[in-house]
Amino acid sequence: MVRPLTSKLSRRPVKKYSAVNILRQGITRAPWAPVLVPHELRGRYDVVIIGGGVHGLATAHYLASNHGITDVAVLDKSYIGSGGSGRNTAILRSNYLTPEGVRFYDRSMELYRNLAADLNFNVMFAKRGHLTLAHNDGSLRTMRWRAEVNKLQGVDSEVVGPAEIKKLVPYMDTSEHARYPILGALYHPPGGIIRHDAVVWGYARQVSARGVHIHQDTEVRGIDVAGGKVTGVRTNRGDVAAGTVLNCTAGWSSLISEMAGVSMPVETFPLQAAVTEPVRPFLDAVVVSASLHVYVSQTDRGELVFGASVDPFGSYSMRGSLEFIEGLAGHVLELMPSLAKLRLLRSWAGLCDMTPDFSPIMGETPVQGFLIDVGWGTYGFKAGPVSGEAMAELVATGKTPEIIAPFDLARFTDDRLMGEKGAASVGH
Ligand code: PYC
Repeated sequence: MVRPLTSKLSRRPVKKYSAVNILRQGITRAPWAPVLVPHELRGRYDVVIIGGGVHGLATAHYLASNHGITDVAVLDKSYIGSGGSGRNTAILRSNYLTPEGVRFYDRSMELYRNLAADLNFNVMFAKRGHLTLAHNDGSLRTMRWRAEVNKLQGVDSEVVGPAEIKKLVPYMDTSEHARYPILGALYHPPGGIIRHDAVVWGYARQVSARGVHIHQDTEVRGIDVAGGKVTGVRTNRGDVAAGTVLNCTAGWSSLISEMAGVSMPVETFPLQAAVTEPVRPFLDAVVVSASLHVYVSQTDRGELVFGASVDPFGSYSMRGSLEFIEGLAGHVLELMPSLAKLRLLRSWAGLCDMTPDFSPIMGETPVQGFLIDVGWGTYGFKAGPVSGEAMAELVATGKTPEIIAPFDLARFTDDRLMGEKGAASVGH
């Protein structure tokens, strides 16, 4: 009698993703061990992080790995990565306008470049080069300005002309007869894309293995403050005491801060994006047009991802609208007319918490122990690692790291704005 191979192989859950284990799983159909270790919600943690997106999970990761702090709960009202972290276009770059912004986002790029090794998880970082097109003199002037600021901060960025752009993106209409002729572009070779859900799950897997509790479907409904200090949060699953509470949310960040009595200059707008059917790779670079309010990249699977600037009116809608997507697709065709036959598969919207100066708000608040990592507008995903690293340091040492000091809440009352409008997503 031929005995089945599976009887010799154990069907115990597979915990490690080695080649042998993957083969064993394929033969035996043994269950995979859950990536997130399930836990009861405890009545107390040293640190509560509200928001299970890339910012909250990165903060938990660096708290554990850089500071040995693991008595931490990450709470999300839905599933991890269900907010802005799963609803962006996964573009990475550091070619900002202010020296403080360039330094900050460049540290994030460095952490992203090493993230696969750090998390032992393939986050599919792809360095593609990033082009921001200029269709008029005003735009070209901003690109030159950004290039000079970038170079002074050691960031690879330069203004290139139409001939160079054509070499980088052969399908682009760089002729002077184009609907919006291209005068030049800011070229940023280190820019690229990454797989956003891999980043979320890579961080989640690491923090869960280190003993951090991740609680999904756990909605914060109140924040307790006594004598000017935060004392805990109230959730749909019970109350949790904590000496430190971090607001790492997007979309609802002003609502959460209000629960602690902290007002923030944040308004929430949807940003719509769409993806096409997959086609053979032809677009290496990430292409942005500030004047047309559009950006395009091609994923490793071959889909084209299109994004726009935020909707012209505030709302909490996370659905794409046909009218808006038609306009967006029209602008893509003005840049690359040969894409006309591509079909769109789906569209969506992410919520962007916009601040008056197009920069985030990070650090302490007037309520002791209540910290914020919010106001991420259209630039949150690319900053997840550096924000997590800096916020973890703030929690662990009680001192605001120099890299986030310019982005404090007090800047709005002290007249120290960090104007990034000219470099934010499709800024001009
Ligand atoms: O800042 O690169 C960016 C961006 C792309 C999409 C939204 N923001």
